[in-house]
Amino acid sequence: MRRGVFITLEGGEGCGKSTQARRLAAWLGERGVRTLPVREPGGSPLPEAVRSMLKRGIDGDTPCDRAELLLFLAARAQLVEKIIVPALESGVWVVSDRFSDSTAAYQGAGRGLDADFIKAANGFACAGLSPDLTILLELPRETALRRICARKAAGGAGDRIEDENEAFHSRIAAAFRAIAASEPGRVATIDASGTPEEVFAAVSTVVQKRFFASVPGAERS
Ligand code: Z5A
Repeated sequence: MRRGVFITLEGGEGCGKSTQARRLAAWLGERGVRTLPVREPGGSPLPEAVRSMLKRGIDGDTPCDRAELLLFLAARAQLVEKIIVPALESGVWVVSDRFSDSTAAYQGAGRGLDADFIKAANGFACAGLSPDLTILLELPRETALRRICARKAAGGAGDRIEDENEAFHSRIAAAFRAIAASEPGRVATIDASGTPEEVFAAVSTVVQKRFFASVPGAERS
């Protein structure tokens, strides 16, 4: 039986998901909510190993599009079964930096793989689990690129998906917008162009309203 709440953050690269996921987990902790932050792909040794294959390949051997899809799904299946579901069942809230919407956007819209297959395969990998709330961070591509360049200049490493062309990244942005439009009850879109503090004010307002507002002043643990 599921008792915790599952929140995902989505959006294009450099939109601030990791920054906001960290803040959200800390903010929930301050409210007495036991919270587990995870990232996708990753979150435990096996999916972290898959992450490194996906981002850089092995000895110059990079995954083809179909292998890429299956590797993302394998990493997700492991994370869901071994980490996320047990956490939710024990009452822990899980905040995930990316989840299944990323696969629909990147491997579906980005790579052009079959959307119906991806939907079914995502359902299989997640064993039916879907987020209670998804926060979609929207940022103009130029601003995201400025942030990514600044991070690279400070020594951060790039990866082969990040290095795809602009048409690829604009298909992804459009796909995320379409997902938000089709599931307004689950997905809240937030303008990510402000300072980290401004963006977090919007993120925490959504979470506050959604999960803490039913009894004024009451907090959930
Ligand atoms: N992928 C996929 O294809 N299919 C899937 O199913 C899944 C993923 C799950 C994971 O890479 C890649 O896998 C990703 C999608 C694909 N590839 N791409 N492109 P990742 O986890 O390494 O990277 P990412 O998810 O794309 O995120 P990111 O590039 O690390 O960015 P972010 O998490 O959204 O942003 P951030 O790290 O919080 O911030 C980026 C920089 O901006 C950083 O230097 C911050 O200090 C700065 N920042 C953050 N917020 C602000 C504000 N508000 N103002 C100014 N500067 C800011």
